Amino acid sequence: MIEIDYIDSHSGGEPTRVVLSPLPGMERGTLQQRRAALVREHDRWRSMIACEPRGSDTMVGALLLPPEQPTSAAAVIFFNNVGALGMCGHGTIGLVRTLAYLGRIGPGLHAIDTPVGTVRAQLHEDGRVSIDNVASHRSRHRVALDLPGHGRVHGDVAWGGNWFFISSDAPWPLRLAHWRELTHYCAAIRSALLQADIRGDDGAEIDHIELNAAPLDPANHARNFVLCPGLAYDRSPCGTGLSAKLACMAADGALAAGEVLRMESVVGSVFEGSYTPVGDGRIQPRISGRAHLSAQGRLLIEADDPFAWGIGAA
Ligand code: PYC
Repeated sequence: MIEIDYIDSHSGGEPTRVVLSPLPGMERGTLQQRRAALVREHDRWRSMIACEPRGSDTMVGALLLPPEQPTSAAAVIFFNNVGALGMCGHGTIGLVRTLAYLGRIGPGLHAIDTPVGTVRAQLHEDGRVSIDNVASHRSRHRVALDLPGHGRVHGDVAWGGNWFFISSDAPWPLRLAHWRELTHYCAAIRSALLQADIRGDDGAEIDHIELNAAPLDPANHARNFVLCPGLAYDRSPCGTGLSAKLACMAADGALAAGEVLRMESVVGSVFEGSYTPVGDGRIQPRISGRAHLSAQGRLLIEADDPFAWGIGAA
């Protein structure tokens, strides 16, 4: 019997499963190399942890590793139901809450190594977490896409730790009642981007699609619907998506440095974002939110279980 210890939390409704046990074969290499190895050589661990029957399409796994940098508190590799992520904002908030629960960190500033760079996380006395995410930027402005059944759709391509296409062209209100239509629409945008060979600066697929609209709650400034790579929508306002949106707003002169943007998700949870310019059209985003613990346990793998490694595992 294989046993893997974990702690679950959710940040604004989006789950994070921090994996505490070491995974065989993931001990050595840079975080980038280990992220590639997770998908290439050890993918069954990813699907065992993130996919059904133990996980779900919304689950983001966070493999906790010893820090890469001497001054960091921890290192992490994020993954989901289809692969590995570069960075994950809600997941980092969940990880910080989990490290605090374990007594490994207290309120204050902590560095966390990720495959796309080291991020700083501040755990506030009241339990809120602020993340100084990786430098973010807009790569392409007002890209036009022809979408069968919807006509011409415009959006920006931006990096916030993952690649996003961000559009305000939403044919349905960004409400939970329309999650199926919004999911199909965003999936069609993603396919159209691929077909038109519109990619991130590094040639990577744009695998996160973000729609923006006016908020429902007047205390907030905007609302979003974000479709993640595994075709599940983000229940949180998506930390990397908010970072990418801040980069677009900074480029448009629509938000001043230091000004706070309150972004609500399609389920009504809120992250706050602000930025500092770092030159060359890039910004340093700061994302704040809260995570709540939801479970602690041990995943068990029985040798004769036909679905031991997750449904859909190769
Ligand atoms: O919060 O950055 C985020 C995120 C990425 C995918 C799901 N959540």
